[in-house]
Amino acid sequence: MARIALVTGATSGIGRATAFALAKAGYHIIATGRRTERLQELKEQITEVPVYTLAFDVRDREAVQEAISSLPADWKGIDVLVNNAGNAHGLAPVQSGNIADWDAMLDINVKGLLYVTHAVLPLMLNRKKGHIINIGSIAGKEVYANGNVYCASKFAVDAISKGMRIDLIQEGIKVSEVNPGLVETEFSEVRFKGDRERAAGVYQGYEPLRADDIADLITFMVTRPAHVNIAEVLILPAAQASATVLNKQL
Ligand code: NDP
Ligand code: 8X3
Repeated sequence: MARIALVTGATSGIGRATAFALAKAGYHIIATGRRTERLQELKEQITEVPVYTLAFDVRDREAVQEAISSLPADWKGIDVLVNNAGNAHGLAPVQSGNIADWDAMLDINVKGLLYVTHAVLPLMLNRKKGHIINIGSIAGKEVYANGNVYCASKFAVDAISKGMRIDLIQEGIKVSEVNPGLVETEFSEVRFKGDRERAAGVYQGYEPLRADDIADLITFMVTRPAHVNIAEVLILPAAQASATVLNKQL
């Protein structure tokens, strides 16, 4: 029987690379995101396995439920859920923080992850198997200046992942968390609201992680034997020692 993986935020960065890597490993892919043209491109580019696309905003609880319910029967046996959709919005001290940015981060990174999980879980509980990979961050382990609400959203992902692992232990469902350091994707462009120069500066003077590095790790984690769960991984560029300590050669 085909193994099926659903990846949220598959239109860019880590999610896109993960869709490709899991396809290469033989998983049939359900790719989600808001940008339908990018989902269509992905579907055309992944040629080795079938790809099913679902366009929805993870903030929209009803849209999430409707999208998952709309899956044809032969796409409902989801083995792997990669809860990846998320971003930072802004980088500012709390006293000058933008409330719309705070809402976006909490609604997407925390509540969106919960909505998708809530919609997909019954499909795993039915079969008493499944593997959920939540994408946290080093920002969910350490708070850094001006990171306040983004860090809070990723600390929440850490707590939710630990809680899910406990709650689902009797159900045969594995829960794992991947916590990357600096990965060069569209992440900083989104954080800095389209300022490409500022975004590029985040990755200068050292070699950041690539989305493919995270995709490789996720593929390794989901292809371990049934009795193994790699519960939590912190993955950093070799030049990064903590959220704020970097060996930059500028
Ligand atoms: P990208 O900006 O490249 O990708 C973000 C993805 O999330 C896109 O596919 C986007 O799709 C999707 N997304 C964002 N908002 C929504 C929404 N409201 N509804 C549905 N999908 C949404 O960033 P990354 O690949 O770097 O980020 C992926 C994850 O990795 C995030 O959770 C991020 O916090 C985490 N992370 C990133 C790190 C980094 O340094 N890059 C380090 C640690 C963690 P679309 O816009 O089409 O909806
Ligand atoms: C993304 C990494 O350090 O910008 O989660 O917060 S960082």
